[in-house]
Amino acid sequence: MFKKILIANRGEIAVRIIRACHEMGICAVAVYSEVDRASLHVRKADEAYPIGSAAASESYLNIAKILDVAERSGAEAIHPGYGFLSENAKFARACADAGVKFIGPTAAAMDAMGSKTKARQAMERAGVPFVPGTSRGLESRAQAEEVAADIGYPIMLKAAAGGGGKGMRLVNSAQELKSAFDSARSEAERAFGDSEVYIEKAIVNPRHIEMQVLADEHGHTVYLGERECSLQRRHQKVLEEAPSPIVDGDMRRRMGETAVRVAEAAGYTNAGTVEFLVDHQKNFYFLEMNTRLQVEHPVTELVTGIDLVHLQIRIAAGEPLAFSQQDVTIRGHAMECRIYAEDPDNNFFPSPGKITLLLAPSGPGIRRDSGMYEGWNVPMDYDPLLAKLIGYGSDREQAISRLRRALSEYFVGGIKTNISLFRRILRDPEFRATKIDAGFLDRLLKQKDNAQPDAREDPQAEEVAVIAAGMFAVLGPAAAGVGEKARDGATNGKTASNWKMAARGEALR
Ligand code: MV4
Repeated sequence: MFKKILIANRGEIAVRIIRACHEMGICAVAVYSEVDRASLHVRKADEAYPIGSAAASESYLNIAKILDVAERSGAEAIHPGYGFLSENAKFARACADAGVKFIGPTAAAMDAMGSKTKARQAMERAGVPFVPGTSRGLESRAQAEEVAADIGYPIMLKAAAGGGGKGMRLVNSAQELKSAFDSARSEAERAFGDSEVYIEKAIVNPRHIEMQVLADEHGHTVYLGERECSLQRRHQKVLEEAPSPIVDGDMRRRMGETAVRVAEAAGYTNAGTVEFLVDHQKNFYFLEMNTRLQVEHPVTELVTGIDLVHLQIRIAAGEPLAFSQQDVTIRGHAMECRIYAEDPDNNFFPSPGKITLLLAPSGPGIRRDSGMYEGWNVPMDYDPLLAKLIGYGSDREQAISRLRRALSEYFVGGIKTNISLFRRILRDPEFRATKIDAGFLDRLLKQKDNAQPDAREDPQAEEVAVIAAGMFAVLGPAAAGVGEKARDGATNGKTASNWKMAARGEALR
């Protein structure tokens, strides 16, 4: 087993990996940029090395600097986390050349899955069902028109090098195709330096369901069940759950066996995820393979009892999987909320700044993977994901009620977060009835939020809100309970002193 691992990442995922290292008796080495000097991953690691300025190209994306730290620290392996260099085949190759083990798949497997058209050709050979369309880049607009007419509208134009919805266009008619073709190509060129686009038939209001796989370096591949990831906003996942409410045992086995076939066709090792689109008849189609540990891996860990990061490290160290497919069982239900530093009342605008007060939930069935602490300054230079709040229960209802309870305990002061959005989602009748597809979140956001009466409709509401905010700033969240306590004779003394404290706080301003 490795004695020392370098974590080439930051934030909650770096903390997650450091924890796994410590559980396994491995020394954890952090790297950090100038704006991350005081970040949580630096504090939790055994050693930490500065690697450059805030710009990712100068730090977390800088292959030479990271390999230099690996050499200086004596780290035998590198865990890339997600994002940054995690799916960079050049980095995996550079690690191999430097004699450092990359904790993930081989560069060749990443290459095979990096281009969507290449991946579709491989799936065609492997007999895996994929969305109807072309498996080669389009050569001209005329060819695009011909193929689209053949498949039938609506169609999707997608960038071969794509991801995150960039270079993707939904096209409803031949007229629309003309401008969509040019704009998709130039967007792909700008985003990926590669203008190759291809056509897929558009699946109307699909679900996004993905299958976790794990493969050792001795030819054993298993699947660990699916995650339902249909709740997205602008191609950013917002909430994920396992198992999917629409997948039964038979469908899970068919999707799982397909995912294993995909992984084997790519010569895949370590942890990976096979993404599927699922239509209303529950037909599933291969979409792409993610060659990394994913943000939402905890929901799979909770329902399988398997620690994915431990196993990634064991696999990279050359150990064979100690269990087989029959040993994997799904028990209970898990759901993850991605807590972002963004303002849901202002078009999800990013909200960096200092965290002045942090009240973090815990309790039965709650897991919190977080990269923040009270007093920390959230930098504006990176992805705004602050933490993940994950609820577990014996069934979906219990997971939801535990999450709702935990969300009501969660308070992050000083910056805006999307915590209130999750309170809304989790009480929504459609969500509770599992009616979640690609369009759910947009529908919810168009509705009026009934729990937040509009101040403009009630002339007194704004004044009351200002007074409440002032009290809250002085007293902290204890102020929120004042009304409750006033009705309860036993705590009246304490309530009275809270009011006194508020008055004193005001006098000191
Ligand atoms: C699609 C699609 C419909 N038809 N492909 C791909 C990237 C991912 N972020 C969303 N993608 C989609 N690809 C075809 N052929 C619809 C989406 C899609 C989506 C899918 C599932 C859940 C939410 C979604 C939100 C927007 C777009």
